[in-house]
Amino acid sequence: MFKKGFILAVTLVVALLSFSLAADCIHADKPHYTISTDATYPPFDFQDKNNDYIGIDQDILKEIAKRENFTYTLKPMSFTSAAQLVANGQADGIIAGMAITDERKEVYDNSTPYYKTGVAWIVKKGSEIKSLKDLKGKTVALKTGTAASEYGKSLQRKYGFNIKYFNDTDTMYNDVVVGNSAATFEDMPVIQYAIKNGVKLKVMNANNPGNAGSYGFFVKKDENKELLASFNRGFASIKKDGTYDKIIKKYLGATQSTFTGSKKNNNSVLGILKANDGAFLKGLWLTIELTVLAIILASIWGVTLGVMGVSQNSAVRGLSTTLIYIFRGLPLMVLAFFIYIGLPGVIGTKIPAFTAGLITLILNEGAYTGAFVRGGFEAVDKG
Ligand code: ASN
Repeated sequence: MFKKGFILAVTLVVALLSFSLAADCIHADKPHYTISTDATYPPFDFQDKNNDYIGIDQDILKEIAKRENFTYTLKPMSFTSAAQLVANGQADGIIAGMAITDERKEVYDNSTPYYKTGVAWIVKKGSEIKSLKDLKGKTVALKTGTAASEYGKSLQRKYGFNIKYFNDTDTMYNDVVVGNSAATFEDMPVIQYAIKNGVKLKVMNANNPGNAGSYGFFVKKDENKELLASFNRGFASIKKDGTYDKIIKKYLGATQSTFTGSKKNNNSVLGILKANDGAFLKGLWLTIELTVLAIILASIWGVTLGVMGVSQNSAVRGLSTTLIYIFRGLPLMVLAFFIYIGLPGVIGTKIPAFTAGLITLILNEGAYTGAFVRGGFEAVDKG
């Protein structure tokens, strides 16, 4: 009975694994890349009413991929994770309204500059703050890992403000609009677009942006040279025939709601489900796949840990206890991020998102199961 169940479980694991691996290998004829981006950074990167990624960056990338004959999987996430993904070799490139700076040149290689930028310092409309000196003792909102946040941080000592970090631009703006933070730093084209679209903030240095520079497409230093060359070639071609100008005009000449639609009918639970049904069903299936696989593999790992926990050998017992304590105590999300974003940098190979998720669940669930199993053994009287 147990043997039959085990064989069934192994067959299921193999079937599900080959299914998800097959899904990864469908683009064999053209080069295929993984490209990360900022999940919300209008007008450069944002979602339209069908939840497709659009914006200046996205249109440029799409057009270049078409001309240069490559395909890509887009990974939208917080900017700092998106940049880490490339630095650790998990993604091949990043386009995310990302400024070319000297520090970044140490870690990445960048493309031809494609858009002018600089840092703005920003307050709420009608704020009493008139100069940077008025920020003394106040809180300034910054977005983790950005060039604007580095610029803001470099002024902290001189002007004596406190810093609060955010992961995305919208939440950061909102903190200033509601008055929790007194000011923020963000890139000029991004804040100007937000203000044009109704965000109640004011730029204090419109004619004098800090650290003026440009945006670029980035790959990890000394790697993915082909992708970078493709980007540069494709960019030269869209610049030459006017496609680039058309893209810029398309976004800057219209309001954001032209693309995103009114959010009115999306507010009910049903409306949200309906608007996102494709993503929702895909997510549901992935969750089922992951759950089934994780339960089976975590049980095997958990029983192993439990048996190790009652071993005669104190070193084996110690190892089991340590693993159980670490992986039961570590928050699941932290572990998931560490395995998906951090670990590839250490071991030097990519870990697919599915595999990273599976390892995370096995380690976490396995630790709990291990503790139960050990407890079960210990509950039996010695005699
Ligand atoms: N503009 C930011 C930077 O260059 C990137 C971003 O927030 N998407 O660091």
